[in-house]
Order: sequence, then C-alpha cells, then structure tokens
Amino acid sequence: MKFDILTLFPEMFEPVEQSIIGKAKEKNLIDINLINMRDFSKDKHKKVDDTPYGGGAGMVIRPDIVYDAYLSIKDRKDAKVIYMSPQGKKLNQEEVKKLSKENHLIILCGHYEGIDQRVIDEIVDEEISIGDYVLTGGEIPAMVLIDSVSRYVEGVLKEHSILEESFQEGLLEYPQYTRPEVFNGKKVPEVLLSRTSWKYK
Ligand code: 21W
Repeated sequence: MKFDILTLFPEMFEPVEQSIIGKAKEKNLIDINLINMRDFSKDKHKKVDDTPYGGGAGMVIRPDIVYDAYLSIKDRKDAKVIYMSPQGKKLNQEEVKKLSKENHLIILCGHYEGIDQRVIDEIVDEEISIGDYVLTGGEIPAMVLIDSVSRYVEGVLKEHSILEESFQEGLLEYPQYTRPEVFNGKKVPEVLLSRTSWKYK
C-alpha cells in the first residue's frame, strides 16, 4: 500500500516510524511519501495561504499550491484522493476495510481555515472526518487513517490478530491478564491460571 501525504507539516508524521507501522515501513509492506506543499510556493517568503474572499477570520490555502503538489505525485491517476476534513464522512471500521483494498491513497491535510474549494472539487474523491470534535489540522486524522488501514495490509499484523478480531467483531472483547499472578493484592481470575492460553483450547 502506498500513501502520499500532502501536508504543510511533514514533521508531524514522525510518530508513524514507531511500533507496528514502523516495522511495516521497514519491511516495505507500506510506503509513506510525505509531500511538503510549502515546497510548491512560488513566493520568496514561501507563502502558501491568503485571506479569504468575502472576508472572515484566518487564512485559506491557495488552490494552485495544492494542485502543483498533487501534480508532482507519480502514478496519481490510479490513486484515490482523500481530503481529511471535519465536514467529511465519519470514519468507521467498514470504511477502513474498504480503503485497505486500494493500492494507492493520496491524503490531503488541511490546516488554518481550510483549502480553496476549487482544488477540492478538482482532485478529491472522498472527504473523511475522524469524529465530531475540532482539531487544528488534518495531520493527526491522516495518521489515524494510515494506522487503521495499514493493519489490513497483508503481513502487517500477525495472522491470528486479524482472525481473532473478525471472530470477536469487537463485541466479545474481554479483560486480559499477564504476570505477575498477584498485583497489588489482586489475583488473576482462577479460570485463566490452569493453561497458558485458553482461547484456542
Ligand atoms: C478545523 C479545519 C475546523 C477547518 C468556513 C469558514 C480533518 C478534522 C480535520 C479544521 C475547520 C478531522 C471555516 C475531525 C477535525 C481538520 C482542522 C473549520 C473553518 N470554514 N476530523 N471557516 N476533526 N481540522 N473551518 O478537526 O482539518 S479530519
């Protein structure tokens, strides 16, 4: 799975180097390419935004900057373009599964007050929100999307983790315990002590 991320804050994606997703990158199971839209400013001050037509607070990212950054992505014609937006369709596990069947996702992250609507209309296939609360930008939502989608990429998880999840459907989750047998006076439930793993026996 290839992810191209259009962002003004590529440094925010450093946490993605960690843990399971970091391993998946090392194993080339997923490929994450960060595109700093600021590199596409023609301005000597590297300006990418401007005041909104019609007035209002804040700044809007220029459509030409976003479009030039998008045009720099190779094989973009076969990719699905997702705009992380608070107005988007709320992400759920079904949508995550669907997206994991794509080979190439281009993820556009907004900041400030947003991105000029004309380039959204021009390049975006789907708008996705991660929930009904206000963040400062689309970068954390993009990482949520990458993390959730990557779990379904062949080889990223140990096979039994995915099998167990589909078996449980997220509904039959149960409390889990490991050593020590007694912690702060609390003992592990007796039924779990007789075998190392009860689930598969
Ligand atoms: C927050 C962008 C508020 C825009 C018209 C006039 C991406 C996000 C984001 C942000 C506004 C997601 C406006 C859940 C989120 C994101 C930054 C409002 C201002 N419109 N999922 N002024 N929550 N957030 N627009 O915040 O980019 S996915």
